Amino acid sequence: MSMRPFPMNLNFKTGELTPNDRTNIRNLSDMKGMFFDNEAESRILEKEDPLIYSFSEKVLPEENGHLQLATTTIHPGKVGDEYHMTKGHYHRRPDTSEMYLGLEGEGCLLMQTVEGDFESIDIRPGTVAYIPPFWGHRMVNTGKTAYVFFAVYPGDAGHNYGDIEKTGFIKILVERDKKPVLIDNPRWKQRD
Ligand code: S6P
Ligand code: ZN
Repeated sequence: MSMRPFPMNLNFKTGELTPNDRTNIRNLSDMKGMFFDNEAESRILEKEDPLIYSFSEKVLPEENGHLQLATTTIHPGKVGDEYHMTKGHYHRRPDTSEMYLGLEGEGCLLMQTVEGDFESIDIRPGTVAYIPPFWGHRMVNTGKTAYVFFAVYPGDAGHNYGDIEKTGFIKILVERDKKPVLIDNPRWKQRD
């Protein structure tokens, strides 16, 4: 049976999408080994398990023809010198694209292919970034306030986190002299 059209509300300041069906929380303990500085990660986890980011989704059919809608908020902070970020992923159907719209805060979109190609785009409120098929993507909050963005992607795209967990990202965003700097990730491994 076909779905009826419906409206939603997107709060451009907070990113709150209403009504939404699911909010996913990612604390530091959910991202073990993803930040470069493992010792800094352990030191933080001995004391607390900070919230790194959350994302709210409208549950829609995971089918070709539909779209998925989600807003993400990355809280400000660092693990060692590396800024808070999302886990990052390829799509389970790798030939699917995505659109990000920056709503609040400042940061950067890191993208890579399994062949080792890399791109980054600074995203501010109002920036629209197009992530073409086959590009893995991660957002990084380089500011001192919450970083909020809205994402739209194909209904059947799905998520592949495993390959990013195995290889990491080609470059990482770290603070140097109080400024964000993109450096090569010494632990980056090209996928077999
Ligand atoms: C989904 C889209 C976003 C992310 C969200 C969290 O394709 O890219 O909604 O799911 O920003 O990031 P991650 O890497 O944990 O899924
Ligand atoms: Zn995605």
